[in-house]
Amino acid sequence: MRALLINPPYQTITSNWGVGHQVPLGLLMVGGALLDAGHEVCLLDAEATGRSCAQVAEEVRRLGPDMVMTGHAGSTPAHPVCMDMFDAIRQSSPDVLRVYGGVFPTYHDEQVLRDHAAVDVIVRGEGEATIVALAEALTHGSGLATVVGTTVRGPDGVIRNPDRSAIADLDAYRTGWELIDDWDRYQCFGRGRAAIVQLSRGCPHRCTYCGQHGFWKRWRHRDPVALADEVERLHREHGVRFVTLADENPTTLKDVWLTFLDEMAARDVDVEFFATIRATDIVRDAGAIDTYRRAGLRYVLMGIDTTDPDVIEQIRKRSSTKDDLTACALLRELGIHPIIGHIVGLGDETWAGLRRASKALALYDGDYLNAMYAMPHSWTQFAHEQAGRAWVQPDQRLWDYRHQVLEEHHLRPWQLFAAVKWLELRFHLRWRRLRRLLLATDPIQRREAWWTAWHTGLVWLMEIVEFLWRASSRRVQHHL
Ligand code: B12
Ligand code: SF4
Repeated sequence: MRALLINPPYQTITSNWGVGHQVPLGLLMVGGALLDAGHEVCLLDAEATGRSCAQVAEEVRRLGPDMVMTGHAGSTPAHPVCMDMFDAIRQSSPDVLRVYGGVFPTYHDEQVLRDHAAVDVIVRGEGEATIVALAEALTHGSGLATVVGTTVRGPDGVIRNPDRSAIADLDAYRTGWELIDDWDRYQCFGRGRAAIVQLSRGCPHRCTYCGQHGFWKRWRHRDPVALADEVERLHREHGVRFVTLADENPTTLKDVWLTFLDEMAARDVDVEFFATIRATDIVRDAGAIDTYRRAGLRYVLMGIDTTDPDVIEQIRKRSSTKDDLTACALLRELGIHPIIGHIVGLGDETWAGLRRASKALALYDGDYLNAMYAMPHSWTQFAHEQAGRAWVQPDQRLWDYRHQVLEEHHLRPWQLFAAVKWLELRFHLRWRRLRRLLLATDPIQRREAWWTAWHTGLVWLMEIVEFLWRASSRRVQHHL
């Protein structure tokens, strides 16, 4: 079976002007499983190479695979682009099998197959075992109608095959790193070549606005020593110097997490890490917190989400303002950059509430603020709770946490946008933060800090340009 994996041409301000393009980990993991099962696999990264849908279709025609496969980490906003791309491929290569996977298609499988003739198969949930079973079924001509974990089109309509159970041993599969033909395309935080890896899948928590715990079914982890070996290999063989942990909750089991960090600390590899970690777990690890820095952890995103204790309760964050403050202080003492994830729109926003949030966020004294808008993804409890709330943004391309979707009662969209930009500006221009930036003595750290400040600023500015551009195009359309 000749399979072509395509990272779709979905472009974002955050990647193009901010952190940089990242390896398409989901596709590489699916690709690794196919390679080990003896199939021929190629990767076409249309996002990082800036190809259009027409150019992708032309490339597919030239390569002539049996099966093309796509999926994207930003699975909801990338969905319309994936569909445009499959439409173009269908026109130029009508016989190639088109397979679609990832979070959004998993939860909208039947609707996607009904609405888009260009999609043949949807792989639901984690893809490794299912894609191998699908390729086997195609190779042996046994038909698609029985492949567990897929949704397919049958003669009498859509067929939803049974769910596949979660992979029990994550180390049984490997990432197809050899599919990357140019490592220089993937860079992060100005540190040079970058990769993404997973120590674990899933999350034991149940925050109402997040659906990731349901997607992976249960929390599982890889062998932490094997992962450290893999990171070391990526560094020595491909010159990778920055690694993002894609885990929802890598710290779930303290001994597994600290074993991974100890292993990294014991190896002489110049690799820094980004990870998303709950404040409560950082506080739990206070006694061993030095290992975080020795292992190379450099940026930690904490989903502080809201500074309002009532909303913390309402979204079931199971955290507290006290833990959040302690966690930020612990990280900062070690020179690890706390990035504060803050969500607007979980409750009803008001000017007074946003002013309070701005003051409270400043108290955490984090280094970066990632302000996001609440998204009513259909597979979350939050979406059901907010069912009565109108949408101000029906365009799915903008359901990316960087654009407002849910209506606010007290603020019009331009007011909320202005408030969020003000929140970001005020946070990043705080004197304590600026002093750290200006007084950094280590030349490498200073260069990184300025790189990040510059790119954060560019994203901030480009989002304003984009907002104004959209507003003026809407006005022009209205007049026409
Ligand atoms: C790492 C990460 C990033 C990185 C790298 C993304 C990348 N290029 O890979 C960065 C920081 C760049 C990033 C950016 C964005 N991200 Co992001 N990101 C993540 C994160 C932390 C992990 C994603 C990941 O790699 N998971 C591990 C892989 C293995 O899982 P996977 O991709 O789902 O793949 C598996 C299955 O889904 C399936 N599968 C997937 N694709 C396919 C395809 C086929 C054919 C098959 C068969 C199977 C299959 O098989 C895979 C293996 O089992 C998640 C949060 C989380 N912890 O889940 C958010 C997350 C995925 N990101 C999200 C979003 C919205 C974005 C942005 C759009 C935000 C923005 N506005 O800029 C951008 C998109 C930019 C871009 N060009 O990628 C949302 C997506 C929400 C949704 N479901 O729609 C998430 C869930 C975070 C959240 N807040 O909820 N992200
Ligand atoms: S937001 Fe984070 S902690 Fe909460 S359920 Fe999702 S992944 Fe887990």
